[in-house]
Amino acid sequence: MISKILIANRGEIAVRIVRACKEMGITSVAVFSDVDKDALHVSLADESYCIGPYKAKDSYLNMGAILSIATACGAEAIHPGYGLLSENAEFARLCRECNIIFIGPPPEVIEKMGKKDEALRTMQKAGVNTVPGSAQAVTDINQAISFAEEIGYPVLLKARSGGGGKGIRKVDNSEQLERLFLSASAEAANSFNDGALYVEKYLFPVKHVEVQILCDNDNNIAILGERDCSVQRKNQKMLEESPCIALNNKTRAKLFEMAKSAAKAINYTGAGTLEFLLDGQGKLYFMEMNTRLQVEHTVSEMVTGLDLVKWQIRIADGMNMDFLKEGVSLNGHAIECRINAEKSDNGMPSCGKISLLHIPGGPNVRFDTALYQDYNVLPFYDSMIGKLIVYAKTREEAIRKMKAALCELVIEGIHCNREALIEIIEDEEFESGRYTTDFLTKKFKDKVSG
Ligand code: MV4
Repeated sequence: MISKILIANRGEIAVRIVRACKEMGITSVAVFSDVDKDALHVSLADESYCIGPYKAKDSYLNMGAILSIATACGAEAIHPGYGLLSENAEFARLCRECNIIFIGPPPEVIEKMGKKDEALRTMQKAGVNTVPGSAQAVTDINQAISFAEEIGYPVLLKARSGGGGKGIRKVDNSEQLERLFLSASAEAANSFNDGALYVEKYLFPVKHVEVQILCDNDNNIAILGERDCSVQRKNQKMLEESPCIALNNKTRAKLFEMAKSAAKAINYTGAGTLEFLLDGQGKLYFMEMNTRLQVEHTVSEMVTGLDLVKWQIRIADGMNMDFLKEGVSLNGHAIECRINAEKSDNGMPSCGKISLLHIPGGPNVRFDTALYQDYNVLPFYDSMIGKLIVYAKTREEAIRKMKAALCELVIEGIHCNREALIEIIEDEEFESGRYTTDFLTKKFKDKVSG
């Protein structure tokens, strides 16, 4: 029985997990870097321990410090949140060796899905349609050239151990290949300690649609709907919504079937996300899998009425999904906007003291954040400072609700991307639902990097 959980994260997701612990009667333990001593998750948690200086590698990525604290304070489990150590198979292994429950899938599954080429091969074996490509790592330029010729330009170079868009380059022709291969491989080596890439056909126009799954220890697989994540800028998601209105029931059923086959093929447990691309003919292509909770899990919570963090904890504690008797019901429409501390014109990170904070409210308006009045936003970590989520019966009403909530939101003392999000939510292409992955590239005239 899990009675104490150490949250190995910070910011809004750490606050989110502390809240779930409180509602479950579980003692929550926060860890923090010295510069985070005034952070909200520290004051909300039942216990808190400083684990090191501001650099993530010396604190939030410091596996030894985190495991020492977990052991010393008697935490039976660690929740990694997202990012940081959440998809670090070595950390999940160390937790196991320390007899501490890692709230997530087994290390072997994290490792398998973390090698994106192996993930693609695994899904192909499971009969899941994947993006056309090499589905195997390339480490030298000649391999890349032959795969690219075979696949046909334009192609995308992606980091084998990557995810979330780092190390991705779009290559339009053979002249560009060597230069982009070298820069993508260098970025991948720097970000993931693995410079290996793989090559994919660049599919366009497409929507980026992902499926939320929840799997328990009894091999039950719950499909918790899909999310449209096509509103991305420079490989960073800005807005997500559920359901994806471009899907008809037949295609949605196909998508859910593929997700179920994928989850079964890897004997998945816990919360996970399967990422697909949907082309203009309604064809689906598996792209990659995330073996962690995602930032945008919130929109799936709103349309299913399920608390995903609580279910992660229950499943890690050996419970099975009782709601499956009635089945999963998907209702209404949810939209999430990511609020980033950045200058709207150039996207540069912004930091400083929050001089005025007004959080929008009203029925089905949710703001997940670690901000508070007079909080000092630090320059050392991710620029996302909050997630504004709305829920309504229809998409039209959800869009109106999001616009009203964005207009009501006040964050003074730092720059944020509120105005850019209002522009998006008011855009008629967005409103039509017909937008695809080039929506923001066109809107903000960005150079497509991949
Ligand atoms: C793709 C793609 C088209 N074809 N892969 C993967 C990581 C994510 N951040 C973007 N990803 C994509 N992978 C193939 N083979 C389209 C996207 C994509 C995208 C690409 C450029 C600009 C915005 C985008 C938004 C969503 C998905």
